[in-house]
Amino acid sequence: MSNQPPLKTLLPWHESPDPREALRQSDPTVFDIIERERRRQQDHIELIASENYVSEAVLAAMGSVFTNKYAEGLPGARYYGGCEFADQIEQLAIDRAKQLFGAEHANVQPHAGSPANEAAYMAVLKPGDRVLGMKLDHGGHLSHGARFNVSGKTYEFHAYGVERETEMLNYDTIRELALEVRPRMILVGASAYPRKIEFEPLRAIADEVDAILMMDMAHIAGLVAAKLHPDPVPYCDLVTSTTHKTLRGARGGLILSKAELARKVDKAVFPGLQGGPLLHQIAGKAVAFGEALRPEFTAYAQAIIDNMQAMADELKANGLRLVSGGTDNHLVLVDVTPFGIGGGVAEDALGRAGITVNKNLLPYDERKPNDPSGIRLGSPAMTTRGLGVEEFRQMTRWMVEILRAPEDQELGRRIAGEVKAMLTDFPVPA
Ligand code: DSN
Repeated sequence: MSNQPPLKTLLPWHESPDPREALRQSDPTVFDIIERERRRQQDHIELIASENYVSEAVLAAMGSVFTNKYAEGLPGARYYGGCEFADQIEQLAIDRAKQLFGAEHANVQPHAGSPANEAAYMAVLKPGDRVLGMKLDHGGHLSHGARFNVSGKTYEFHAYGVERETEMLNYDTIRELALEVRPRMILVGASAYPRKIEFEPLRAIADEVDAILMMDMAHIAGLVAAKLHPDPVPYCDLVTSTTHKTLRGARGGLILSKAELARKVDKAVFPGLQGGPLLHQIAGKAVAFGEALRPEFTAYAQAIIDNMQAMADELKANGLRLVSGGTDNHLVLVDVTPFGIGGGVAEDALGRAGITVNKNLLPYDERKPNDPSGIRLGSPAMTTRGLGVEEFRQMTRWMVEILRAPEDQELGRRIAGEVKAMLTDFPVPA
């Protein structure tokens, strides 16, 4: 007979098969904070362009026993025992990612988008190599060479932006810069660019200057998967992404590449940058890739675009200026200065009315990042909850009312009540 005390006295243990009930009994403080976040998500309109809601299936996979497992290495070549199911889940995620995007190689281990970018750079660049990427204040991302980010400290980044007149990319200008800079890599992709990106001209520029072409498709991965945005995969040597934005999956990162870069990519992720993969997240990615492979995902992605189009039309009809005059994708950048306010005031006032957005610099903005001229709005999350064009028009009308009178507390309270009432018909998956 063992002298060990029974397990139940060593580890908080509950008979309930319901994980939420187990958490409630074991740690009511954490349970309570999570419940309040659940309530916030239910009662607020979520228009942050990079956010979404995962399905209950993805949530269940992320909260699974795979969180207990170490599996450094790759399927079939691990540094730990007991990896037979870890191998299965990771291989499934890899196979589904390759199928979804028609990619020759996929690495599903990056913990998030920035590490995915970092590993992709490490796979093909040496410190000090020149990279041509998009300006942060024109919609690029901090991992695309911001001077305070490791990318900017490690490589010599040069930047292209959008044209002042059109507020869109101009491939002739990018070509001229590429000929001048002679970068080892041309990096495309953005966090705040409302227009399509064309890969054929970019491939031609990369070939002309003998550069690697890399696309960070984090924001638009779901639209790419649904074939509703030009496809970077055939044209780019490397494609990185997050898995939780328009793709609607578990929070995490992804790298796709040509077959000849497979080994370099895998070695850069592990052991180059990361240790053990987060298998519970990889399980969640596998489920999400499976969801995105279903025909209904195309309808979802089309609804993201249709809803954003409706919101853009309504914003313009109410006198607001949109960067580039509109949108082709899931987001708009709205200049709120015609209403005599900045993005900071707009974000706060909308927040009080139950509408969550983020303030955003606009291209060539003369205001400061903490109170820029704009806000960024995105449709993926509310489209997931089932809202359609009519609801997007209604949400826009509420936003316009608030932006016209941001100090009116009574108006904010009234609209917050109307928001909450509307959202009872559109539950958050949980
Ligand atoms: N922070 C994300 C966004 O909001 O666009 C990008 O990583």
